Amino acid sequence: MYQQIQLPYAFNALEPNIDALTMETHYTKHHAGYTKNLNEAAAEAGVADKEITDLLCTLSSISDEALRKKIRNNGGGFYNHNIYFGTLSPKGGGQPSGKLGNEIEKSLGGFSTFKEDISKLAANQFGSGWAWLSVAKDGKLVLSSSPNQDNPLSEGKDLIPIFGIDVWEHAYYLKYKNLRADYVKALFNVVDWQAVEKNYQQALNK
Ligand code: MN3
Repeated sequence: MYQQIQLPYAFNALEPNIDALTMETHYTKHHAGYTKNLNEAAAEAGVADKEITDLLCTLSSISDEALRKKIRNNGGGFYNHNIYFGTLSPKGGGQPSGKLGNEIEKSLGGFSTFKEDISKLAANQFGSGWAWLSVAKDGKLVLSSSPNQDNPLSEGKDLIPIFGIDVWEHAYYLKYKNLRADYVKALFNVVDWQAVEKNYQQALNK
């Protein structure tokens, strides 16, 4: 069974940056829905024993087109939100130090350039989707964006995502309405860079 991460904070813990109702709806309705649909579709396709990252990298091996699409969308929704919710914290904000901080300097021109560039990707993603910070095989960091619940794995890129900005309207509309850029700016106040660093180290060890 694919399982949602347990939130290590309360739904209202990220106020005022992300409001409690958005967090609760996002986690208990949207993320829970993707997870339930993934479990059903993966069982039907006989792939429920695969690690989610492996599953998303091998979508083309699912011959039934409708099931493949369902697993791409809901598997992405499941995996993407585990990254998203797992890299937020009421004690977040600031900027990464250590190895991740150094690599952001080397690969992406420093934290403020990185923040500006990923915020632009988030703003310019037409309709629903994600902006990503990912690790390449050589350890370099790469930015990208994806439509829908796609991510670098399901898109067949040789990248492992370690941080993602959800720009579906369900992530911000209750509080920010059409002002996606304001939501992205506020999100940076609650990013848990230690959690992103952990994802980075895990990706390097793969
Ligand atoms: Mn979402």
